[in-house]
Amino acid sequence: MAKAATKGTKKAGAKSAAKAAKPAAKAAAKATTAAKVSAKPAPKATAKAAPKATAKAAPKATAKAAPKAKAKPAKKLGIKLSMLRPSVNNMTVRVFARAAGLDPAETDAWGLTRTPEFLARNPAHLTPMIEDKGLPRGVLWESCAIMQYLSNKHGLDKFYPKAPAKRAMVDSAMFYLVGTLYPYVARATYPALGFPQYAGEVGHSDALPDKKSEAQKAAAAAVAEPLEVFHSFFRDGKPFIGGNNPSIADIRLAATLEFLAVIDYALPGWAKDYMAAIEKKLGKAYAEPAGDVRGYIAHVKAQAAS
Ligand SMILES: N[C@@H](CCC(=O)N[C@@H](CS)C(=O)NCC(=O)O)C(=O)O
Repeated sequence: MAKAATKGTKKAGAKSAAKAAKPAAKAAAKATTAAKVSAKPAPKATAKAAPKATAKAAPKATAKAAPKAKAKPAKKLGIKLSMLRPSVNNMTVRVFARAAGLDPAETDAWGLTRTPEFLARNPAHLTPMIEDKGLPRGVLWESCAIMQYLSNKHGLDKFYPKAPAKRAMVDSAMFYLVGTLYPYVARATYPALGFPQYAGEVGHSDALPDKKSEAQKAAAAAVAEPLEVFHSFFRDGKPFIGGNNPSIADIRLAATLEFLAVIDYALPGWAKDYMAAIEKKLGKAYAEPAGDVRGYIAHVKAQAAS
């Protein structure tokens, strides 16, 4: 998601499905309401419906992907991560942290991002946000900056290469994603996700529904070009932007593409294979946070169909 109301969140596996379904469902309900920005409590109907939809969807998504993941020793580093489960911006950092074995303590920030306490620490009210010793202001937001910082701090060259030229490509891919691809994805999917739209855009305006729908379709159509750039330029025949292993730019891209399922966007074959390859490589580290996003999407789709 992007800026705006406490954008929602969600879900997770068999035994753990039950565990995850609860918070996921909670967040689903919350996210639905989020469209109108913070504070409003989720409508009862939504709150009730959510657990069902989520609980159903979660095991599928998770079970499918699950884990050939190699267990990595968790390092207790004292990192705290405030996050929203249905958000792909948050999914990005949640996947990265798991894949890197950083084991941050996650706090669901749903409904809290605009509280005085949160704003005092993070006036941008955005998640993902980490708290880590040594940060000049105590906190850090922006998914890519968080991954860069943690990679630098913990020497995670596998995800963020040190060599300037290789690193520049990862940086370029991430900036291109956040500045160009993501806004199209957001405009195309947020209406269906029930997330707040950006001020100044058609989706946020008083335009009639047909105009909003036109804008949404135009954004969806615009996704194809930058998407192809990731394939032809950044991957350039390699399995991942990072080469043989997913880099932080790959995690950012794969997570972003998850949202397109809400509009049944027809991903090109390479993108489907690419996402599957990342999920296979990262196993549970990817599947678990992806399960939350997928569960939320299943929930909103079920609601739209009913
Ligand atoms: N570019 C940022 C976007 C972060 C963002 O939009 N976060 C949303 C959730 S997707 C949020 O926390 N919104 C809560 C709020 O605005 O109150 C990133 O990649 O981290």
